[in-house]
Amino acid sequence: MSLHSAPLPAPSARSIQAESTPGSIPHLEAGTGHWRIRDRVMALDRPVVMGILNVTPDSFSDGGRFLDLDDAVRRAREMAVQGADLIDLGGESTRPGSAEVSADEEAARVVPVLRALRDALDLPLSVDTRKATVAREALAAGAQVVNDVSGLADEGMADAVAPSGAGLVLMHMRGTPATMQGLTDYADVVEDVAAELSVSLARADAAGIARERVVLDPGIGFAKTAEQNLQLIASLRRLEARLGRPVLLGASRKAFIGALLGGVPAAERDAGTVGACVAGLARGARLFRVHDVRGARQALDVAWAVLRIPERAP
Ligand code: HH2
Repeated sequence: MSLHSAPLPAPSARSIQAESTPGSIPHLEAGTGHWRIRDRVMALDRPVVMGILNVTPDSFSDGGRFLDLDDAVRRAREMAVQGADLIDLGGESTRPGSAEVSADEEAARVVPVLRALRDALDLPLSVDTRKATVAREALAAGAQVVNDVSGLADEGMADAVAPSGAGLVLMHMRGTPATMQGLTDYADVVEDVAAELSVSLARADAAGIARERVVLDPGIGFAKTAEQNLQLIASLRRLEARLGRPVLLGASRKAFIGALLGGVPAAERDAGTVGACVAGLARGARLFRVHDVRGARQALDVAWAVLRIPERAP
């Protein structure tokens, strides 16, 4: 199947209204819609912060730190106090070049943590997985969101998510983490990502997943060059306008930030991450997946308070 041939849905009226004129930062409207995740409706009238919790030995920035159940719960509580709106739990690293983990292994990593978090926290829980069987087990253990970095590549994923009522993050990528960095040939990265995401959206539609349950993600660092990542962050409003759903930005500690800052390692990219988040907010992102919840929360709330005010001509 060609990923380029799907028709794009018409842009929403609100999105069109929010399009900026080149060179200006448009003011951000309050009430930019909502996201339905099982029995909750998350209002997107201020930036939503998704705290990252990787229970993997090999994630590129926090691998091996939260493998112990108590450590994972402690970190999730900490992120809740720091202002996370939801926690995204991952059991498989998808960093460039990473090897795939079996579904059994991945489920064994995330399900006990999900159960413990469900009892310990009153925050929605998201599971970051590409596998339908892991999603099913995670949903049964109390996850309210499935974050699928492959955009429903697993044939069974849409049907696993549909009956649960869970929210769904559809991220753009090409190939697999092992092959994706060789798949960065785009005619126009923003248009091509929009077209390929619309294929994922069509799969969700076909399975009966209501649009209000879906948010979209351009997949920063997944089959993208550093320059393409910047182009996408600069054009998030266009992505939202093309596809009619809110956009989540996952730039946290990624390599393009290191490259912009003279090669600083992942552990030293939190201020750069804040810069990417605020730039993304100004260009239309409404949800932000980050490691450093405290920094992102503070920066996004302050930026939001300012950017909501219409710019007035002198
Ligand atoms: N990035 C990563 C993992 N999951 N999900 C969404 N929706 N968007 C992203 O940009 C995204 C994601 C990779 O980052 P991380 O989880 O920190 O690392 P690793 O894959 O090595 O566990």
